[in-house]
Amino acid sequence: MKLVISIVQDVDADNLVEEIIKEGFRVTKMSTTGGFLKSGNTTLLIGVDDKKVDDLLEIINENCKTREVTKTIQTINIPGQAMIPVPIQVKIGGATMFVLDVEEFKRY
Ligand code: 2BA
Repeated sequence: MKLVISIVQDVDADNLVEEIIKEGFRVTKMSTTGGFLKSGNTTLLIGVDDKKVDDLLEIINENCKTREVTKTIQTINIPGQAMIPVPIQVKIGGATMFVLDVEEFKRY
């Protein structure tokens, strides 16, 4: 068994969870915050049979889109130590995934 941890954008999360459940997987949805953008994203925990991992990754791939956002970063102007806001474009991936081996799985 594997545990797939998938970090996706909030806008894709509800549709994705519906598709995952429709295809017979079980999923836990958590509200999380990206460290870089400091804005909300969604982390899904999905326990899955080894043979089904590719099917699951395909569903995630089909339901998540890459998007660009503008983030304003504050740079320091050393002489006056004033903070200067600089907008930068950031491409957020459709999904970031970790696939872990599960040592033991129990349900009571
Ligand atoms: P955030 O940390 O808010 O990052 C959002 C996007 O900002 C990233 O998209 C990436 O394009 C960019 N980014 C992140 N750190 C950066 C940096 N130090 N310099 C320049 N650009 C940077 P994704 O890579 O698609 O990541 C989306 C979200 O997935 C991340 O949100 C974070 O919550 C999670 N994530 C990505 N890689 C991770 C990892 N190795 N470990 C844990 N969480 C990760």
